[in-house]
Amino acid sequence: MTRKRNQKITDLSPALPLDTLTSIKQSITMNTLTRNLLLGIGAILLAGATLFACQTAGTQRVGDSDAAQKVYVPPGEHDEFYAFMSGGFSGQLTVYGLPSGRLLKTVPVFSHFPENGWGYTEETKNMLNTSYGFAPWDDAHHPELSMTDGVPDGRWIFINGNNTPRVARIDLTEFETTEILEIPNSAGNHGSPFITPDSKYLVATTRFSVPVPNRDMPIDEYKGNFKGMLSFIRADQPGDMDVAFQVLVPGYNYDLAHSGKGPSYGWMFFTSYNSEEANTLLEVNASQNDKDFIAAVNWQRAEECIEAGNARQMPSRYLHNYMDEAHIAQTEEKTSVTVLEPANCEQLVYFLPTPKSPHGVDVDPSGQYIVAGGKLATVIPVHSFEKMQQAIANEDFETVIDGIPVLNYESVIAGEVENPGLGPLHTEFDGKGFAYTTAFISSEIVKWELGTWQVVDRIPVYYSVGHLMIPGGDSQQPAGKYLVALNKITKDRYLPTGPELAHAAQLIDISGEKMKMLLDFPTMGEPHYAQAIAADMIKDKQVQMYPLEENTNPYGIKGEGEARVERDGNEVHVYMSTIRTHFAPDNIEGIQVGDKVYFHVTNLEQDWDIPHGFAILGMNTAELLIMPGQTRSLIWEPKTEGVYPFYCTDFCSALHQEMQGYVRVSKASNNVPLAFGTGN
Ligand code: K7E
Ligand code: CUA
Repeated sequence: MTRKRNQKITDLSPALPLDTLTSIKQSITMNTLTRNLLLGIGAILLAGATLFACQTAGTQRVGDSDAAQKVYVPPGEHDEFYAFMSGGFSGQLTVYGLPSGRLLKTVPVFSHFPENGWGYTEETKNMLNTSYGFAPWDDAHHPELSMTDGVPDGRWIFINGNNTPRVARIDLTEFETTEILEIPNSAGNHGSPFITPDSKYLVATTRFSVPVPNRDMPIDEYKGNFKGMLSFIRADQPGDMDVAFQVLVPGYNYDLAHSGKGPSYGWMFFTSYNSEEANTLLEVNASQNDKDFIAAVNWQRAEECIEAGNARQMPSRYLHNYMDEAHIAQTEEKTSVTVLEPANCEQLVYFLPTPKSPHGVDVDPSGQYIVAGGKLATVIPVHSFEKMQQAIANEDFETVIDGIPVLNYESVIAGEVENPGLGPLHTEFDGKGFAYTTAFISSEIVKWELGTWQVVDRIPVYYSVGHLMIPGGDSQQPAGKYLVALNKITKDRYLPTGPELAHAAQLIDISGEKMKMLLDFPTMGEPHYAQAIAADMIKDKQVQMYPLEENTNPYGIKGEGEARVERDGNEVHVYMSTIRTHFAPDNIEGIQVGDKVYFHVTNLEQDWDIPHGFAILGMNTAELLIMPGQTRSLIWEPKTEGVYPFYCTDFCSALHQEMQGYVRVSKASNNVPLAFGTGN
């Protein structure tokens, strides 16, 4: 795709109605002013500036100064919410504060992260193992907080790897990825990792149906041979994530999911498109049918069928990586998975016809309504769980596909939201009876009322919004104060940065009747979805350091007295310590070209926020960033003789620049004895 230079704002979306365009233009002027306002110091100045703004550019600005105050978190104060944004094609998770929009951290998950050695160190590299080999990149779309009683509980956040199907657990006491599970019989784990209200299961779906088991076969024999797989993963046992069971379904593209709650607890809802089972030119061929399906899966029924022996074990090789007690990633291989077929388990799966190529599926806080984002539909269809139950009881079926009854659309639909904007994708809820849906093509958020299905408000966003997020907005208790729009295209919104421009989050106040734009800020990678939780749920549970006496890394040391260098053939192990403000040892001789040198660096500090770094000249991988009490190891293979300095990379103290050392490398088979100095 090429983009025109100097494209005018009016070229962005010809489909935008005129009043939207006007407000885009207004907002651009407004935002220049907002920025100027924010540059001023303090709220009093802000108030003054606002007066000026009002005089020069009309009433719109009043809302703006209000906005500045609403997002202003004074220096030293904390944000009200943690927001977790997926990194999309960065494969990571980023953490922001709300309402300020301040970036707090990148948590490496599926991708190498040389900033701290994630995926390079001996302790972490197993985390990226898959049955396809080492896979140090992925495409992460959906962060999902663990829940207790239908409410996010702040224990963990999960995120999916879309490309090489995986799911990761991030522990929110450390903000570290502690577990990654590969999903077998799957390709493109998109509809994931949506979780049940009790965190018992999270799910993973096949975006791309594939032959199951995968094998060499002609692609044009897709129909009937390629299959979808809906996986249920045990989520509430940290360190022990596993595929509890899979449900084999027709070869559609399974896109997104959400769990039932309240009355619909025990059910999981999955959108699908390509019910045409096309294998080429999907933009046309998968857009033929007026309706595709939401698959409603009764997972409690699945448990019964498995108990009754109706499932089979399918040989499948997939890997599970987890951090052991010594904080070292271990990989275990799994060799089979429990598979259920709807034909062998009645009342397990029902199809709800849903217009048209639906994307998002979202369940309202009461658990009664199932909202689909029919990206090519002219309405937002809302299914009723109660009506669905009734239709099932009445066997009100249009047809049956592969043992899956297709319910009558008219029998299950609760209502259709008219005039929802173009390209509806995702919906969240405010807990006050309203739903908010993104419209990708018309670049707006549409607020509508549950029950009456009437649109009550709409606000333009900049531009092409995918997901939106309300803290707790997919749970039983949303905090209906803020909404974050996650926008794909920013064009003219920020200072330009070459061909690649940042994606953006926009913070919208939803506490009142009318939505109000408060702030926008650029994001990292492509944050498809995000979740947020009250800071109080997490901030006091933080691990501040790892107790040195509990360090069980086999290469860890408890003090400088244990620092040493040992040779074993051409492997050299350096047991190194770091503490303000030196390394031990800091002079090493007797290393030879061709050696594999392992630096095992233990940070002896026992104080919060004092990591040390380690880097050496000519390193081919990454640095180490070692947390207090922790040991991290990297391999270095010097290729030429010489003297190689190493140093601390994290400005840890006044004498940080003095934290350095040398390694002498001699040619192979020389007489330089192995020696090291600790300065003691
Ligand atoms: Cu709509 Cu991957 Cu959830 Cu992107 S997905 S927007
Ligand atoms: Cu240690 Cu800088």
